[in-house]
Amino acid sequence: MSIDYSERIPNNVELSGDRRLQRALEAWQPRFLDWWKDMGPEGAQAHDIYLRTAISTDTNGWANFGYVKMPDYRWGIFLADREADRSIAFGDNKGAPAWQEVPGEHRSTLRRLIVTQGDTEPASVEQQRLLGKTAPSLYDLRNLFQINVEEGRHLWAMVYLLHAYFGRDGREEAEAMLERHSGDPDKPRILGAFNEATPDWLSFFMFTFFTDRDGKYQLASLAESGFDPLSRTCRFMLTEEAHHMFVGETGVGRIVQRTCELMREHKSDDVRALGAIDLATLQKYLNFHFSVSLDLFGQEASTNAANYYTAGVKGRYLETRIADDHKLTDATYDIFGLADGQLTTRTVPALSALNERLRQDYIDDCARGVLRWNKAIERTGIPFELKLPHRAFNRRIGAFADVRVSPEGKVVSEAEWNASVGKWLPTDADRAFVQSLMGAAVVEPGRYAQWIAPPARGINNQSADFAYVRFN
Ligand code: BYC
Repeated sequence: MSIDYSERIPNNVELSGDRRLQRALEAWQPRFLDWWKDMGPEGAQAHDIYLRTAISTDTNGWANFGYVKMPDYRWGIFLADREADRSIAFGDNKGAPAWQEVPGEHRSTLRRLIVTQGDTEPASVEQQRLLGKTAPSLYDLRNLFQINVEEGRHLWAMVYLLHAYFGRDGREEAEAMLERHSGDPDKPRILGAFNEATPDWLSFFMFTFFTDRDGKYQLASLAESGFDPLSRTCRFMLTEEAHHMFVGETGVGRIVQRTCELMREHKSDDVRALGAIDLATLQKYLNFHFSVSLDLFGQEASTNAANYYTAGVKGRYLETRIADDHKLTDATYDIFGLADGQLTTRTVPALSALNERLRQDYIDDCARGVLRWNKAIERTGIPFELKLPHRAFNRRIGAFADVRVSPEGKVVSEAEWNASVGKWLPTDADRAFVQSLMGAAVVEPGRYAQWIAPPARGINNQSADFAYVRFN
């Protein structure tokens, strides 16, 4: 479905046919832009950036690249096409026509999910606002800004739903999205990982690999929703999300490649002396970002998750491709937990284990990415393997929040934890070292910082020395 760019708010939802909604969103638009200028990428608002803008919501709609100043990016409201006769695929309402309006009994549940989802989007922009100053290349700088503008659009997606379907409290929630801020002690963002700092590019690439991947799994579950406008907006958001994870996977992959090249060339493990990031430090950052992202899936046993599913508002990953009754009233699932201070599994009703099931889908997906990094390490002949830590390691939410567990999955005492945590998670000194590598942004086309390899190919097949950003 093509997008109408002649409107003040580009959209494919016939916004001009609903004057009240249009006016309400047009009143929110300048507040969003003020927020973007205050909390978005610092010092970069006047640059011309080679950005991709969707012209339609089908697969070819993305092939539209051109120079744009970020505040002029056409943020708007884009929903995937409506599927004729779509029905609810799971829960008590399975088989009923998908809802085009919010059912009264599920209003607060849906609002809560939409607000939680929406809150993460501006949070990530806030977390990444200073990274442009230390970009390792123009290619990376452009990718950062592409991600930032798309997260801004994802906020628009959720704000549209709040305004269009939740009346006055929806409008209030939309305002609050711009009032909470990442890491703000008084008004923090809702979920833990979105209050962590993203102070350097290694953190950024780990974040886009691990935390954006939570986005993929949560959005995919919401794309199954019986509330059709939520499903349609999440389906289109998922097409944007794929590029963010690509940036994370290739970003970490390029750092790994550079490190291994230097190790081989200099026959030394001490790549820090050569201005690169050693593999042990990469492993510690991986441990941190994986464990923090696992918390985003919530409690292992969750009545909230069971209620979302039974109500038909949040499904499983690829719900319609699963061969079962899609009600799960009699099904069971094994979840990890703790008994007598030891890690164990227990069987619980599948409905209460839906967060854990989604977490498992996510872990499997992360493991595939780590395997690809390890294959690249193997090709360089360096005997090293990156590993995902145990799911119980360094958790703050769920069954393992109050216990210390090693990356191998062994319960350890507080003293053992304190003695080893510096080997498992980045220390202040590690973070200071990584940040010390992040010098002034590399702005010469085709050049890359010492600690990262160039990408295999350019964006939109551009040449290696393409000027992805023009500075003004
Ligand atoms: N931090 O029963 P539970 C993305 C709370 S990322 C703080 O397990 P539920 C993106 C929970 O709220 C995707 N609190 O909860 C990525 C509950 O509170 P109450 C974001 C947490 O609801 C990169 C209590 O603990 N989307 O898009 O089943 C860049 C009990 O927990 C946390 C979504 O998250 C936490 N980590 O599960 C940009 C989708 N975890 O009721 C963007 C929408 C749990 O006791 N959200 N709590 O006050 C959800 O589906 C659910 O809210 C959650 C939590 C899966 C997050």
